[in-house]
Amino acid sequence: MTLADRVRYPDFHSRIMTAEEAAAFIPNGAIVGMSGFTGAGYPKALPRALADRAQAEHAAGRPYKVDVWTGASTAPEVDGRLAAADAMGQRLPFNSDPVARDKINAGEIEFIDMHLSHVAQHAWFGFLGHMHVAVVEVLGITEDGLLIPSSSVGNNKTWLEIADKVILEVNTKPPMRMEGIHDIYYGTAIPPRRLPINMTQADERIGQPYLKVDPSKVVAIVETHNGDRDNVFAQPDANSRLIASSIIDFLAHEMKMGRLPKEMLPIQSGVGNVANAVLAGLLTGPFENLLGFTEVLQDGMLDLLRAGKMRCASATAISLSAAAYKDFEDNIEFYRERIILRPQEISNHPELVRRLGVIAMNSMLEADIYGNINSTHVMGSGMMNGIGGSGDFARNGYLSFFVTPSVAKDGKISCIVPMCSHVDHTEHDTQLIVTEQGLADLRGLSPKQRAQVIIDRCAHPDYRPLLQDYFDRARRQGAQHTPHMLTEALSWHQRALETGDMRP
Ligand code: 0RQ
Repeated sequence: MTLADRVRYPDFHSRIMTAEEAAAFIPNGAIVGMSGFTGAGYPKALPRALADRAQAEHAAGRPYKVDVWTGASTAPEVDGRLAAADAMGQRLPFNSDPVARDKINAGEIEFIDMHLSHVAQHAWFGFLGHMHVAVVEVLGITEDGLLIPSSSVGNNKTWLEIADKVILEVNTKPPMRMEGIHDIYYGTAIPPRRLPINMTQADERIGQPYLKVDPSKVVAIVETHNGDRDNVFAQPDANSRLIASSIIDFLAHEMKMGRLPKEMLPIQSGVGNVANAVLAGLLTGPFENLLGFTEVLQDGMLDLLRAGKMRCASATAISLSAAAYKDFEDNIEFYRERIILRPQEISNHPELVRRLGVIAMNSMLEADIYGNINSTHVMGSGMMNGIGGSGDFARNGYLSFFVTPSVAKDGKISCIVPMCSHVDHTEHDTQLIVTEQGLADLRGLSPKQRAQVIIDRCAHPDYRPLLQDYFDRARRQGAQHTPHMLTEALSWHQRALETGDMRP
């Protein structure tokens, strides 16, 4: 299918141009809103042209940097390429690219780590600045000038609304048969004119399949013909399988006890290998007729849909390995009936997460003995990826799991520590902590009770006596509500920074 077949709105034909020509619309210092969420639906040609332009400007002794806002992570062609060309000033709200991460940690990129559900509304409130250009990948443009979104929706609706100018990348590679999979909700407003979002089931459609754009803002249409990043996952290792089976046993027990409804509740799953292992565990587990209400649809959820274990998955992005993507494309009619892609302000909306009773499962770097969670900062200072959507789901979920192997770096780092070196999710948002050692159910427990359960159930045996000793001494030093010895608590991280090993 050619570009002309995909761009069915005649007025736009005269605006078709190369990525290099389109990059000329983006001046130094511009705020650029790009499509893209977890390696899906990001623009493929414009970022390359922008990076080339930055390099040429720098070679001529002129400054050139833009601020880049997206849905979530993109791919090496976007974050990697722009960071390597020193073309990014500010970046929000999430990044997992290693080149950009190094520049963020070196202070060369100003990174703003945000809850993903906050981004669109903070942009609307004017908290973040004024967006100059939106660069959005689409699959095609209808006769009426409506846009057919691609493999992610992310913040595209908002970027198209608030940007002064719009550049559309029409990707001719993904199949047009995806048309109809998206559900774009146009009912959001800013306070005090907000109305309830009328969704009571995870598989309900509440919007329309197309994105809208004011045609007069569209300055360029650029053709691309490239697939998304290959989101490869390792086969679940022994630790991931142990974590997955603890969660599934726990859910089955909760159902037996009547604390979880028989028909189960919608599932949110973070990204990564542990998350995929939990989904793989559900494939052989006792639950049927599942629903997904999540942000990223990974291979594991596609497997559940194909096997008939899950009846519908709602997300904002399809982020698959190349093999799973082929299956998606080959069976698109089947999946289109069972997948709904929404704007991330809806897929991650606290109102909906709470109403639907979503079961939230997210990975973390470390937890402390009282249940505070660090998802983002290695040793308290180095940014890893960002909080992403974990907080949207953790605080508002019916159940909130945080998972990690009990140790990292060949056992030199304990992921259970006396005090988190950085806190993303507080003790109030954490209900269940799971490592390969076991599951700590923190519901209804006071801080001291939580500490004992976390040490007993989740800490690695190499670190359990150290944590117990810390907790016992902290308790003896004073009968406080949450006993700590502050200098000693953080000496664990200081030791790891100095010697690479947390053990004394
Ligand atoms: O580093 O690869 O150099 O060895 O951290 O750790 O165990 O491979 O886990 O890939 O699932 O990532 C929290 C980062 C986990 C991720 C985090 C080191 C470890 C390894 C990765 P190496 P693993 P994962 C939905 C929800 C926040 C966003 C979120 C994340 C590397 O899940 O970014 O939840 N979450 N979003 O060795 C030092 C520790 C460590 C440690 C692990 N305690 N100290 N290093 N590592 N624990 C998705 C979206 O929002 C889009």
